[in-house]
Amino acid sequence: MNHRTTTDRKVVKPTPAELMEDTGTGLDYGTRPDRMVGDLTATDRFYLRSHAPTPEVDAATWTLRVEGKGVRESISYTYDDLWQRYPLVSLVRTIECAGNRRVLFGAEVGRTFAGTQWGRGAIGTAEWTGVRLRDLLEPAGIAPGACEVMAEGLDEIRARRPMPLAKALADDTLVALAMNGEVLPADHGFPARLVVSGWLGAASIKWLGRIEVAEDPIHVPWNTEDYVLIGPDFPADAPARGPAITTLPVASLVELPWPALLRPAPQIVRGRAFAGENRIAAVQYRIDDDPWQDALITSPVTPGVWVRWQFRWHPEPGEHTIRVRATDDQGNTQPDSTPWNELGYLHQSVLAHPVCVEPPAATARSEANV
Ligand SMILES: Nc1nc2c(c(=O)[nH]1)N[C@H]1C(S)=C(S)[C@@H](COP(=O)(O)O)O[C@H]1N2
Ligand SMILES: [Mo]
Repeated sequence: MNHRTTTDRKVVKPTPAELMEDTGTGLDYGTRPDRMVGDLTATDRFYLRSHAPTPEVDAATWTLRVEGKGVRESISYTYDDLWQRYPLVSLVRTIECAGNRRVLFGAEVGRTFAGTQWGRGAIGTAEWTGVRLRDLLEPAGIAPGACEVMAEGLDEIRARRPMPLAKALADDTLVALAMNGEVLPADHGFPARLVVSGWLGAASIKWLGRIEVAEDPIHVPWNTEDYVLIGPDFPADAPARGPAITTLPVASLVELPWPALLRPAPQIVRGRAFAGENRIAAVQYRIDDDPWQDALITSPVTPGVWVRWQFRWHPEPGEHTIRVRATDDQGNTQPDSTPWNELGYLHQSVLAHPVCVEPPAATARSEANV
């Protein structure tokens, strides 16, 4: 396998500033919240999070190997095998980075966390088409003692992240070959990536090369020192520095720039809310010190998929704050502050979204013209 060397760019797709927020690493770009259009995030603006440059993988020679003590025999699948020999499933699922909103977490606690400086855009939703991971594990013969499944990527860092066997066998754990009706783009994991519904993005390994089924817990950097919660609220569990992140907590975003500049006219404010493996049950909003009110949820409610919500507002000129708090079907509501953890993960606090509403300049001018 080759790495692209003809250009200095580490990613392949264009990442124009009108669609994406550049975090400065050359690898990681967030979706601009004011450029989220439909229920799905178009591939041209779907956020990118890669720890190493996008590898160039030749599908003609690529194989996906299932191996390890937890299977009776190793099996290798070719790209054509995946397309032709197993049922293809299409699922809409949201992927969110555990570090999403890290900059806002830093502002909340008055420090800068190390790690990718994400605003609100490390989240996206696509229709993923591929083969259930279960359908590729079962032919290898899952051993009675199998307990963990770990995918490994073909990028320079060999990204690896284990999950329990039950999650690997779930109906909506996919080996995706396509995204939004097109063959998986290079940056999003061509030729095949995992989609682990409701879990932190890091579990959805891109550029899949190998899947290990194990009879004992597997310890790798991504579940011992990275993508773990480290801090006083989170006891270490050696060799892990803290609990490994799995499902994501309830959080929401407003589809406006930060800060937002609005006109003093009746309008609809829109946003998204996501609760990992849970369903969103309610979304409420609050303008300044007014009472909380219910927003209208306008898209289907499915575990592992964000919902869209909206409310009508006729703002007065001046400075305002929009707060949104989502609640999931387990009764979890966004808190006012997020438990501190060293790497700045899982920020879910209610955000005070700053809005400036212009004076009614256009109206004043037309009146003056009468
Ligand atoms: N092989 C590999 N898979 C990976 C990563 C990576 O760096 N290498 N990044 C992970 C992280 S942290 C996230 S949030 C998602 C991002 O997926 P996307 O770039 O398609 O949005 O991919 C995950 N899969
Ligand atoms: Mo991530």
